[in-house]
Amino acid sequence: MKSCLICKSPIEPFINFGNMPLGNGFLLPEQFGDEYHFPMRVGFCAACGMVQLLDQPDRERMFHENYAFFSGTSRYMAHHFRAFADQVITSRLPGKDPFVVEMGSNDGIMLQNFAASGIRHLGIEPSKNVAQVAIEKGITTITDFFDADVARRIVAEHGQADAFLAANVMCHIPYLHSIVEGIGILLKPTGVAMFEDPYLGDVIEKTSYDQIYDEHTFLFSVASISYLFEQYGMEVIDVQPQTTHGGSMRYVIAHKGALPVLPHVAAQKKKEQDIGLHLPETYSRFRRNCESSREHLMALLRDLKSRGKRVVGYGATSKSTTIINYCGITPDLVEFISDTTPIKQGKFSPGAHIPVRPYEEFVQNYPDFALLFAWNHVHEIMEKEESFRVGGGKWIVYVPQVAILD
Ligand code: DWN
Ligand code: SAH
Repeated sequence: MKSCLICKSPIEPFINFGNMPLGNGFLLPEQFGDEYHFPMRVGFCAACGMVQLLDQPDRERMFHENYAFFSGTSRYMAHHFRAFADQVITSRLPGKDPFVVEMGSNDGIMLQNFAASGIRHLGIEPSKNVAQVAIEKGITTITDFFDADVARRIVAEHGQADAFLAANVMCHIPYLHSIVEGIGILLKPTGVAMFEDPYLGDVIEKTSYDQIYDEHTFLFSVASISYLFEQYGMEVIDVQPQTTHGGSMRYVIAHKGALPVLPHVAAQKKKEQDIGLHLPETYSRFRRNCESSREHLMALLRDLKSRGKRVVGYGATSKSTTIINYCGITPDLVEFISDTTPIKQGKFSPGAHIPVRPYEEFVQNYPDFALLFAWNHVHEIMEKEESFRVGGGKWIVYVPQVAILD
């Protein structure tokens, strides 16, 4: 039996997705033969509330010099991170010569706002190719995996930080104890850690099971995050729900007793109890919902194929790797996946090997249906793709339900 990565209690899977490839493991035909897979099972720890993968690939397999995700591919996300940075700058950097550290800074989508304001900053980003984009923009970045040792090194070289930031990366890290210890070391006595990740409550409510893949070791709740940080003398002082990535939560953390705890932390914990995030049966229901979503999506795709319709995927997301391989979507059902990221184009999707083609091929020969794998960017994409719709093209979505959009 496996034990919880956070509190070490015994833990059982509530869903088994089978052997899965890497979410961002886009590959060439000569690599098909030795494609890596791992058993993707998810468990809920009834003792500390953490939802987690029971097995993880080694971090170097996922985060390296050919990492396929560049944060700057979404204009809306650039706007989101400008607003995030503005919030930090206006309310969390009171003293002279403040210092901001970001873990998982990728191509600099967040830190570019601090650099532009002349604020001392440091990005920690192990995937060399995306870190290089940030460095070329003039953003101070070290290519390493953050942990407690790296935190000690940063303090020795630069001093303690006013703010530690992380977006969509805390949930990626199985060795979270070392990260949280590092945050405690890094933060000034009145400094704050602010991080956001896909929120467990949204995933359960929307059956957005594609948020589960190799890189996403955890799905956090306010309850599980509070438990974790309390072990290191810190506490959650604020929570701010976000619409990004289909529903995320931003957590604000401080040393215990250093800053006031806002009342909606307790209110959100109460909401989590009301929707049953602490109950094992919630996760059994979630599993049944995943199975039913898979049946509906496959029935729809098979029906469209039998009627001779062309279906193309939109956005070769990491999330789509879970949908495609769990549902059994094959290249005869989805002709290709359109994506704007050069490093993904000309390759094939992990597992099912559906071709990934440049966005221009979508525009030049519109399909009858586009399967919206990048559903979390729906507003940005609908705005951009008005002429596909006007020309009679239809969108297929599967979150919160399988549907054809009118
Ligand atoms: O947590 C993570 C998030 C932040 O990013 C990482 N583990 C990996 C990655 O997850 P993802 O691949 O599911 O992220 P996105 O943002 O949903 O990916 C969108 C994909 O769609 C990118 O490959 C870019 C592409 N795209 C496009 O072709 N046209 C995106 C937009 C907005 C577009 O208009
Ligand atoms: N913050 C960006 C990128 C999220 S993708 C955004 O929200 O768009 C996750 C990123 O975290 C990747 O770039 C990956 O290389 C990085 N990462 C993974 N483990 C890390 C660690 N231990 N320390 C710092 N960055 C890490």
